Amino acid sequence: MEKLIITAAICGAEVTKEHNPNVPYTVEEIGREAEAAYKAGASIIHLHVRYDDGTPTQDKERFRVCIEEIKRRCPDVIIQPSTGGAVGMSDEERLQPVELLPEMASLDCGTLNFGGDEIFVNTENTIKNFGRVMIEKGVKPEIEVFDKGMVDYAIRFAKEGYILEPMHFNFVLGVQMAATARDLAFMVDSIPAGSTWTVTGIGRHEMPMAAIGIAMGGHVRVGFEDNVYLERGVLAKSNGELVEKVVRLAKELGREIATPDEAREILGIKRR
Ligand code: KMH
Ligand code: ZN
Repeated sequence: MEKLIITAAICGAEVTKEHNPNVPYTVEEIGREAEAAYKAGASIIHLHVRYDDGTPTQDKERFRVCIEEIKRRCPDVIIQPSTGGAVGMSDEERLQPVELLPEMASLDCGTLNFGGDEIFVNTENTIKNFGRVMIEKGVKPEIEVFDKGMVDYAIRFAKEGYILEPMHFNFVLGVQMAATARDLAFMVDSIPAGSTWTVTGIGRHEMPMAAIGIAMGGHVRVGFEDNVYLERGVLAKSNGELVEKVVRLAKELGREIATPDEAREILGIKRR
C-alpha cells in the first residue's frame, strides 16, 4: 500500500485553551505544536492562526510570521493554510493566506451546520472563486467534504474548470455527516479514479476513523482542531502525541509513513 500521509490540524479556529491548555495561540506556540507533529511523523500542517489572546484570524501578516516560524523549525513540511477560517468571516478575509503562495490550502465544498445556530457558509460562487484563485496561484486544494453532496460539487466544479484534477479530498466525519465506516466507504467510492483522500474523525471518532482510513489505504488527519483527547478523559499534551498514536496504528497495520517529499509525490505537488 501507498505510504501514509499524516496531516496535523494543530490549531483550528474554534477549540480553546479551556478545552485543552496546550492549544496554541502565539506564534511560538504554533511553531512548537507544528514541530511536535512534524517530528512525530506529520508531513502536512493544516494551519489556522490566532492572535495572542486566542482570537482566530485570517490576517495575511499573522499567517506570514506563523509560516516563517514553522518553516524555521520544520523546513520541508507542507503547510496547508485554511481558507475556511472561522464561521462568519468574509470571503476576502478567508482567502488572504493564499496570497502567500502556500503549496496547499483547504477548499470547503459546501455550506453546513456548524453547531448551535452557526452556519459555515460556502456558496457556489465562493467555492468557484476560491478554486479559480488557487489555480491562478498554483495552490493545491485540499477539498474538505462534510457531506456527500460536496463530493458532487467538487466533481462538477472540476468539470467546469474551477478545480484541477487529480483532486485531493478530506472527508470530515462527525460534524454533519455521521462518522461510520459505511459513510466513509460511500465517500471513497464516490470520488473520481486517480483522486487521493484523507479522513478526519471529529472528537471521539478521530482514532477509529484513522484506523479505518489506514486499513482502507487512505490518508489521515488528526490534531487539536478536531480532537483534544489522547484517550477517553486524558487530554493530549501536544499534537505530537496524537500523531504518534496514528504512527503506532499504522505500524500495527503495516503502513509506512510518508515524508513530506513523499507526500508531495503522492499528491502531485512541486516543492516551493
Ligand atoms: N473553522 C471552520 C469554520 C477549513 O479549515 O477549511 C472551517 C474549517 C475548515 O476549519
Ligand atoms: Zn480547518
